Amino acid sequence: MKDSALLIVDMLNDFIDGSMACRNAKEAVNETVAFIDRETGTEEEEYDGNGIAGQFPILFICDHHPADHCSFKANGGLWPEHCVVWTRGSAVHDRLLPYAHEELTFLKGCDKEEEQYSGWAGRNKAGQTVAEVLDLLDIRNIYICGIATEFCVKATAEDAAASGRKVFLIEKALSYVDPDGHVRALEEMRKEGIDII
Ligand code: VGL
Ligand code: ZN
Repeated sequence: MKDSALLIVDMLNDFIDGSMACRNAKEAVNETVAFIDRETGTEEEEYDGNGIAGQFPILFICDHHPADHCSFKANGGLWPEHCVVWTRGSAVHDRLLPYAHEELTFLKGCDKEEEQYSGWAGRNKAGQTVAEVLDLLDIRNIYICGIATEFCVKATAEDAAASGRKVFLIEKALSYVDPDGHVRALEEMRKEGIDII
């Protein structure tokens, strides 16, 4: 799996069992863990936690909003309040936490004036973008899973493909707002050359 990385989009409590709980979210978490176990050949409890030096880097994209963010209905946006800084809802799901590393965790939507669906807009604590880190790690193939297919997953997968890398979407490890919207988004991405596996 050298040259490959996994990108986990917004598998955060608010999207799983919180204010914006999405369809298939718990199954998607389980499928993500199963995928990691298969690809790394390790069991959950054995994962060596070696995010960067390991053969299969796992990157986390995290929606991370101030309480007065423009995407919230109260501020004229489309969504209920979600993923507010310092709340449980903004945290990565417990089962995935063992795989998360600060240097491979990218926060987006941090500016209250700006909606950011794509992980490409995110930055880690050192201020690096996903694209910068993927370049440093020589990653050519990106596996993507997460929430929500129609919004942040699609925007992230399209930017990943535009960056010239091969993109594989892990269908069973996706979660979505609306089943029809999910199917439509998959179809659009397939036409754009993104592999659905
Ligand atoms: C998302 C709506 C608002 C997503 C994030 O992760 O798809 N959707 N914020
Ligand atoms: Zn958001």
